Amino acid sequence: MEDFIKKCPKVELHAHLNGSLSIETLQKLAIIKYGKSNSRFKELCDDFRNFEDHSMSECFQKFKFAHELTSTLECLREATLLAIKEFSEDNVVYLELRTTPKSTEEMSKRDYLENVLLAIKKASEDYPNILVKLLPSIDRSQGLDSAEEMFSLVLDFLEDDRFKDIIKGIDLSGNPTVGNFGVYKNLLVRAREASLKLALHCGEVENPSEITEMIEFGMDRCGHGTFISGENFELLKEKKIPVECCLSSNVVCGTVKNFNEHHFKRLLDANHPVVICTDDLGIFNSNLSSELTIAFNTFSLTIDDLRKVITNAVNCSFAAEEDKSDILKKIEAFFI
Ligand code: 6MZ
Repeated sequence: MEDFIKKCPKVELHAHLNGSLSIETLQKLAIIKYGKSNSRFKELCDDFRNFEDHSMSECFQKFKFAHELTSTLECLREATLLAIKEFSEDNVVYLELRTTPKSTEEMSKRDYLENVLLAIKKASEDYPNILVKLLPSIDRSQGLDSAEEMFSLVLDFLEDDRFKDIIKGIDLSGNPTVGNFGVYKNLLVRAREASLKLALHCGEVENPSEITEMIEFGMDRCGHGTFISGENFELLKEKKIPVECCLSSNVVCGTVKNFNEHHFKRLLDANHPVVICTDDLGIFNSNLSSELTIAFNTFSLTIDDLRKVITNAVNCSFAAEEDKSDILKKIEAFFI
């Protein structure tokens, strides 16, 4: 089955750029940045993947490692290209990447966003089998000023003919135990008015009042949705908000005890639009084929279930209608 899933054309909707750098990619970036690869680097990579304490805070510590290696323009472009290459090698045919623009000694947030967009454009030539879109991210732990700065860059790039078809929406992510949703509402309303879609991390940790506030506000897709229950779950279903489930991420971060207890199955059984995503394949040492295989084996899915989950991903993607129909044709051809 693993081989069948690997060969299947797939759609990835929830992938954070710096979390999507495999160990091989990080090693290549270290060589570009520091000029050599050494055994200390190997140890750092092992640290990166080993979780002593399965908690959200330990997970968030890990990002610093990738951020250090993508702090130059050259490494950032290379990281973006290599991440896309690896998704393409896993037969992902449509990818929505998300990332929070950062300023470093060498680049401003504008440079960051522009170079990620340039790398996505280059990838369309180098890896023509995968179509890539971008959801610039608000990091909820960084506060409103930072989010406003990012949003004004997005509005600028939406006016730029080179990039306007690449940016499809806004992601709200970051450590869910820090900051609060309400602060970003006004900005998100303006994003909607600018025809951007909203993919919001919601209910990744237990916080019922914030979950209610977010679902009532509305979103085009919900990231994780782990702790959505009771009336909030009914409202989510009523509003038909698709949920992006990230199995390994949730189990490693300790928000779900084990794969068997993952809420993916509850959503699938409720016939709710649900998709499987990787979140941060470098950190969780996974890829989309592995995540779908885990779902397939854990929940004894049928081929029809698999097809449904992959098709759901196309339907709730932020791709243009003609792109959706091309991707659906590829998937249908595979399952015949
Ligand atoms: C919430 C997450 C996340 O933006 O530097 N990120 N936010 N929950 C998660 N579950 C594990 N995984 C990643 O990619 C890394 C950033 O994505 C967000 C965090 O803000 C993290 O710093 P970029 O490319």
